[in-house]
Amino acid sequence: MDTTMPISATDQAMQLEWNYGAHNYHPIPAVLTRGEGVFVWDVEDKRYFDFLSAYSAVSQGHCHPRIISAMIRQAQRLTLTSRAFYNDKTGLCEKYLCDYFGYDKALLMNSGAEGGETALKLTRKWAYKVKGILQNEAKTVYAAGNFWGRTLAAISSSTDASSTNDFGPLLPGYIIIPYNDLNALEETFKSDPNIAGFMVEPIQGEAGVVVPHEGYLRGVRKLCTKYNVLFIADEVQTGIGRTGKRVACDHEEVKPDVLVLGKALSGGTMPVSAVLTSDEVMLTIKPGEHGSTYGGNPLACVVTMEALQVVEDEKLAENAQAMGEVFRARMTALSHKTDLVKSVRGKGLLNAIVITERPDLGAETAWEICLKLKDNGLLTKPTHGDKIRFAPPLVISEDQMHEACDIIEKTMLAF
Ligand code: IF1
Repeated sequence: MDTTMPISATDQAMQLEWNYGAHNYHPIPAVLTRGEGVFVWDVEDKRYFDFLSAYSAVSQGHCHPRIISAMIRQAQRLTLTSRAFYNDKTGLCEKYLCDYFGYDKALLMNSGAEGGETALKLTRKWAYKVKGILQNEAKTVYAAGNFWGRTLAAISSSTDASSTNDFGPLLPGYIIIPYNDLNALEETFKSDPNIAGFMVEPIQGEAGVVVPHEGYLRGVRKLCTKYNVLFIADEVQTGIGRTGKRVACDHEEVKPDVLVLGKALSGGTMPVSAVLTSDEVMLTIKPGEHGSTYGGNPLACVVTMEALQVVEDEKLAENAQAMGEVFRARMTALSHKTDLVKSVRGKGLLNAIVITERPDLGAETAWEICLKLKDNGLLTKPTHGDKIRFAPPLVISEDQMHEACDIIEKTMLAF
């Protein structure tokens, strides 16, 4: 490197991360410094469409004024007390969540993985205290291709070697079955009376936006009821308007026994997750048996209530439904103009295109396309090889959607 040339702000920032940070990511080389609505700007003041939304955490748009104002007000009043004492926001938020999603009780945590862990611990408690399974015999079922975080309990259900390699020994008591396969689910339930729960994403995000067949969720609901197994919906990524409904299970009008939420719950401001369920399940955990320092803190509670109210007031689920149709129509039309775009799939504004890998580029094809999209002013990232995820904030307007699709089209046709 020419040491006389001043290095750019972009290179400086990337070098700092390389020199002082863990190498647990391989980011697209854009150094962001500001966000507003569907846009982010890098340190060279270049504007991008954000078509990843921090993996569906910034659904309300970057720095939504109402959410930020609520956050500032509460941050200047009371941020954290721990749950050793009560405060005047946690109960309000718990009630708000129960009314909004239709459950008896809520348990607030921080990351989505903690939400999944909480759901798993509740399921085990329920197994022993209610279903009557023998101690340490409870099993939980997961679908191949699932992703619910990076903790040891989460990776123990992973079928992706890059998530599990060299992290063993993994948690016992797990059964993995194929996704979107009701026969496999029923055979598994029949084969083992110690099954207490089935945790599943209504659409598998990390696996490449895999949408199950119409009726899958209704089938899961029916089988879980028939075999007295808790239907645990991991809606951390698909929830809160992302797929065009309040939660993705609403597409088939099924109600899971346990609902896990995260990401957009706080409008992309801070980590907030929540597990919602019935009294029968929730009250199996007694005082002192589960919790977290920051879980349900007053700041998180105020932000969460405002973030959800914004989804309602601005009809973001409806907009996601409509703009998703615009996006998929544009991408389907594009697939007739270039064989690079094999197909498009998704619901609402959780979509992915499957690309045809170039012989010379192979698995790098999607990465190279994302680099060109970045150069043309749109940010996203590949997921699982030959899929590129497109998930803008739900506030996107039709004009913005067409402008973004123009960028995608221009990039694909020039590739
Ligand atoms: C990263 C993936 C997506 C999730 C579902 C629980 C969690 C996630 C369905 C855990 C988190 C994030 C993690 C994030 C990238 C992103 C991701 F690529 F890693 F797999 F979205 F697909 N359930 N997904 O998608 O929530 O603990 O992260 O708050 O950088 O690891 P978390």
